[in-house]
Amino acid sequence: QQSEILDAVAQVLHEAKPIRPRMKNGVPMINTLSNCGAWGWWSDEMGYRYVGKHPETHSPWPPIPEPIERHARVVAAQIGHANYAPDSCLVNIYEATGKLNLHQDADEADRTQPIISFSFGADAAFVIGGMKRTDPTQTIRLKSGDAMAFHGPVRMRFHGVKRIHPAAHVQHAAIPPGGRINLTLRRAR
Ligand code: MD6
Ligand code: FE
Repeated sequence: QQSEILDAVAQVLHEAKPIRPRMKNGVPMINTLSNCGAWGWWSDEMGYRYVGKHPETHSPWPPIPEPIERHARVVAAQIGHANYAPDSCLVNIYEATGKLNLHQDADEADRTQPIISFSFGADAAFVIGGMKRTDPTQTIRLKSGDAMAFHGPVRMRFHGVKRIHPAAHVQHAAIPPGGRINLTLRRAR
C-alpha cells in the first residue's frame, strides 16, 4: 500500500514540481511542498491560503491520484465520515534536517471536515499541543505508513514536527535520502 501511494506521489511531484513557500515576512520555510486536488495550500508574502494553480508554473494542480483518495476515504470512514470528499492534498517534503513549526490548520472553510494524514520515509517526532500555542505538548513518533486523522475536538489543536529521525526509513524515489513525505488530505472549500 505504501509503494502504491508513493508511486502516485512521485507522479504528482513530476507534474507539479516541489517549491519552497515563504512566510509573510518573506523568510523561506524549511520544507518544500507540492499539492494535488482542486486546491493547493500555499504561503508567501500575501499569507496562507489555498490556490487553484501552481504558483510558479501557473498550471492547475494535478488531480488527487485514485489510490491516495481511496486510502483517505478508508480512514475517514473509520472515524464516521463516510462521505469524505477531499479537494486538496498537501505534499510536505522533508529533508533529513526538516521540521515544521507549531501551527493550527485554520485555512479550510468547514472545520467539521477532518484532515487525514499519511507519513512515509523517516520517522518524525510529531508534537501535539492544545488550543493555545503555549499549551503543553506531547510527542508522538510517526512512522512510515502511519495514518492520522485530525477531527472533532482535536481538529484545531496546535501541532508540528520537531525533528526527523533519519535512521529508520523506507526508500522510494519520491522521498529525499533520509527524509520524509507527509500527505495531508483536506476539504479546503
Ligand atoms: C507532518 N502534519 O506530519 C505535518 N496537519 O509532516 C500536519 O501538519 C498535519 O499531520 C493537520 C492534520 C494532520 C497533520
Ligand atoms: Fe498541520
